[in-house]
Amino acid sequence: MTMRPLAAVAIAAALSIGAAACGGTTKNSSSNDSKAGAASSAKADPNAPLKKGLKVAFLPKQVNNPYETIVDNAGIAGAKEYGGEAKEVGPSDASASSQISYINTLIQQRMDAILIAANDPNAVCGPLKQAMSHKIKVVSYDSDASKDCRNVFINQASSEEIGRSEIKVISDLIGGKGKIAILSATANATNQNTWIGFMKDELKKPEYSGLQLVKVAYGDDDDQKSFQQTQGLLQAYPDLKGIIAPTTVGIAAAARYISGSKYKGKVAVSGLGTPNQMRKFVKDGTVGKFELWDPKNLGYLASYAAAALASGQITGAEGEKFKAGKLGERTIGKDGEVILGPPTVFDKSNIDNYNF
Ligand code: RAM
Repeated sequence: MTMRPLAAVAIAAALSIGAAACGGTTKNSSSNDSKAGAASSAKADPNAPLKKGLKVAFLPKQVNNPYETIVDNAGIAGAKEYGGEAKEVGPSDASASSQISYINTLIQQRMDAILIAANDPNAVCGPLKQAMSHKIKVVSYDSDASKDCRNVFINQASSEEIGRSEIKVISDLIGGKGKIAILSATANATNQNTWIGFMKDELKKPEYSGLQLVKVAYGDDDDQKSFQQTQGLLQAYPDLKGIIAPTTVGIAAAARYISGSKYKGKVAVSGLGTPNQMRKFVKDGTVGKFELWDPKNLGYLASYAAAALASGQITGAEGEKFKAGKLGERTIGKDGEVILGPPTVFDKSNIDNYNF
């Protein structure tokens, strides 16, 4: 297979050195911060009303990703319902270093809550802890930050179910036999890496012994790079049978490349995409089926969680409940995680029923 595990270890080591160095600069503010995250020492008051005028900021992986735009706009609309002032700020590339300067600015702007889709679980940790030490609530959504750097994580669906089901879908599409590759987002993205971990585990099952994962490629959630990476995969493995792209940017680029190439009809593309971006590729047969949750509900749920935290209704501890507007009551699970719900599988039979 690939050199990924080694590279990942090297990156993790480098990051922990960085985090330690960073810790030195934040020492003064971190004394009452050690319990930040799900285990916040404050007491929850489930009957506290949602505060009016809460200042809430969404910091997505990157701003020019149609998926993130849908999520954040729905979160901003949710904030209007509870009388908050919400905005979206963020980088145009999905990098953690660019997210850090946005976090620092949001701290200066005295936000009540920061919502972040982390480009790296550790690299944003120091600044997020700083935010929490300034009584700013931190919600990770879509892509988690390390547990001690946020109060809750709003997960789109069970990470395990997403990962395992992606293998089942590609296996169905290629008849359980042949080489497959994964076209991911960025190498440090928490969500994709978690899903890929479960995909690899699923591949160990006897029913998938006919599948061979030959490569995990990274398109960085950049359309052009994802397109080129797909091209590169086919150059390196001309007998590839399937590509799983667990990113809306990646799957759209992979499908576009395959659908316009001699591999159309020979290489199946699947993964996670938006129905509007994938419709033509489902109709032309390049993508048999793919999955996604409702991105609007993800942003809306995250927005209400931020308001509940900032109003003292919840602290992020397991078992606490809050009301998420039209989505109803939600309960915080283990490790401060709230799961939106199971994803939908889209194919020719239902794709025209969806418009996002
Ligand atoms: C991309 C991003 C996002 C992911 C979706 C499925 O838009 O990588 O984080 O959740 O794909």
